[in-house]
Amino acid sequence: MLKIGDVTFITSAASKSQFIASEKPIIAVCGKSNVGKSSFINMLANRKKLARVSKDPGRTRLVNYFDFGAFILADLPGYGFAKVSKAEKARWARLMEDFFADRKNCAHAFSLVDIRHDPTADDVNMVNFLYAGLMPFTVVATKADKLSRMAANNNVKKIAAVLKCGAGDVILTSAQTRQGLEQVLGRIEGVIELHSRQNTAEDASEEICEDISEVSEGNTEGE
Ligand SMILES: Nc1nc2c(ncn2[C@@H]2O[C@H](COP(=O)(O)OP(=O)(O)O)[C@@H](O)[C@H]2O)c(=O)[nH]1
Ligand SMILES: [Mg+2]
Repeated sequence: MLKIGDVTFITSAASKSQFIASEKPIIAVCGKSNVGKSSFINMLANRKKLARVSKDPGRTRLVNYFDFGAFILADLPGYGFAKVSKAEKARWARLMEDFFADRKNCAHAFSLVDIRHDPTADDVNMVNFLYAGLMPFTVVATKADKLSRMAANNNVKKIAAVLKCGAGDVILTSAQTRQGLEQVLGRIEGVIELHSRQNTAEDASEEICEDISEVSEGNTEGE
């Protein structure tokens, strides 16, 4: 099982020019304000106040990056709260588009939804956006401690149906009881493995390109 050591805050980005690049896979956490993104990140980091947990949603309009050692987590600004101007909404949408447009910005996304409710129209939009961008993602249902096991399992099925994924693809979590932590870590492990295999493949193809150009250079010299 993936071990997570000391987690540190890296930086915040307000726009595309501030997004970070890394050799490590960057995993995004997205969802509506108050769904439990910061709490989810704190659970993974095993820290109480790494990412700020707020009862007053919608303060962050930034991408916040955290270094988890083997990977980087990006806490994305939440969506779906009422008292936001059109301009602010447009700014958010632009930030998300820029972020998910380039696979270098993000290798995988955790899309968080509240286990107690049907996904909102904004949740559906978010997931459709990820599908459209061919961004691999995992649905995480938060706040499992607020429901009985049976009610939670029923809602997992509903959420999976609305978001058009399999019920087995929804990870049920609680930041309070740490339920689902191992499954999440397992998923992250998969992302890290895939990322390093892709990097190795890229390195290999670069080497082959170099070899080919050396050979062709050699050929011209010989002519
Ligand atoms: N009972 C319970 N409350 C949670 C859980 N996760 C988050 N919360 C609460 O939901 C509120 C919003 O959480 P926060 O992590 O700030 O959400 P964010 O806006 O998505 O970052 C806070 O009051 C948290 O204490 C959970 O798993 N169980
Ligand atoms: Mg937050």
